Amino acid sequence: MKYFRMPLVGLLSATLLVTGVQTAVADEAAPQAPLRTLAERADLRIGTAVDMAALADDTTYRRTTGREFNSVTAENVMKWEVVEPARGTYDWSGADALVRFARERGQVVRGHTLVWHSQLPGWLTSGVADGSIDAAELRGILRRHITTEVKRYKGRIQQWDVVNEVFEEDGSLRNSIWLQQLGPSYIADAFRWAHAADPKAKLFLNDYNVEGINAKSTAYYELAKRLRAEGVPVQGFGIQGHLAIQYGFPGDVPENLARFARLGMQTAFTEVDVRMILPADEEKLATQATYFRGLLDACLGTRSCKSFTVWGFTDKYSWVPGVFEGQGAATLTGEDFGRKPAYGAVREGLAEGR
Ligand code: 9MR
Repeated sequence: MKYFRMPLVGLLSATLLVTGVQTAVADEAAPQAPLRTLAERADLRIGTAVDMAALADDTTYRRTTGREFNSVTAENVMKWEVVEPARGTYDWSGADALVRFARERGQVVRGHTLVWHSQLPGWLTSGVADGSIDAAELRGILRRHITTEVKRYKGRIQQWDVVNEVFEEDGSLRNSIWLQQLGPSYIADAFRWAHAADPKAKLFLNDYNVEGINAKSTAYYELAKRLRAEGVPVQGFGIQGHLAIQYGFPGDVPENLARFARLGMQTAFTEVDVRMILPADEEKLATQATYFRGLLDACLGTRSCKSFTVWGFTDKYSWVPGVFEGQGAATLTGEDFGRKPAYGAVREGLAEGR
């Protein structure tokens, strides 16, 4: 077991110097090292979104989540509609279970997500729609939500996605309930409230289609620059990384990470998956592997990119087929947990390190 603590290159060359028997052991052992072991050597958190129903019911899923990853994100159970289904009535059972699971396995947790336009509780959206909740009250409700949730997990969440998906593709602010009711200052408020509740958690902006340099990622860059100049506690930029091979690999990913690093911010890939038009074939899976590797390499090439999370690791529970008709096969392993070329590509990338 002590072999796993050595750098891979050192491990192989060291064993080649000794007996043939040990070489054989090392050659077998090295490919078996789980992703998290390789990631630790590369000073990276390798994470997955976790489906809590699967975690409870599926032993292979549960074992793999614990073995391969050293970071977890709740796919749904930390979202507002889940944690406060009726006003003032909280359900932390799923979130607590995930935080416990992570603690038992030495994993960190990414908190996802505090302010979003989606998966809001019905009492909140209908209250705003029928006018029974006005803007001043809504602001208080948002503040209470952020404070309550962040405090509950104080010291146990490494990174929080404070605001999620607040820009449109053209770089204008999304016309959400938050923008409509509270104006653009809700973003700074959310970060200040989250920071007050857990000063040590790293606080992130998070969105999709912001891998490369484009209007949307530039809007984030400008927002982050302005907020930080104003002293608002924004420490990270989360790039979801929901890619599709039929649209091509985004350009300028390293340059995009670098400009956030120059602002003094962390970056993270937070929800990586790479879908394709079904059926999958060898060529598509090979392309998919290069996409995973491309994002991972961009992260490994940027010191301030410290976590890389996939949005589920098995096609068995992936959100993709339910949303994009005729598409899927987006994760590292198949429905039977069989490893795809993408798994090998991620493993190789981690083994090569930074
Ligand atoms: O994977 C999540 C799926 O189970 C939910 O039904 C869906 C609800 O909108 O949210 C999915 O996760 C999303 C994440 O929270 C934010 N970025 C996009 C993800 C995929 O839709």
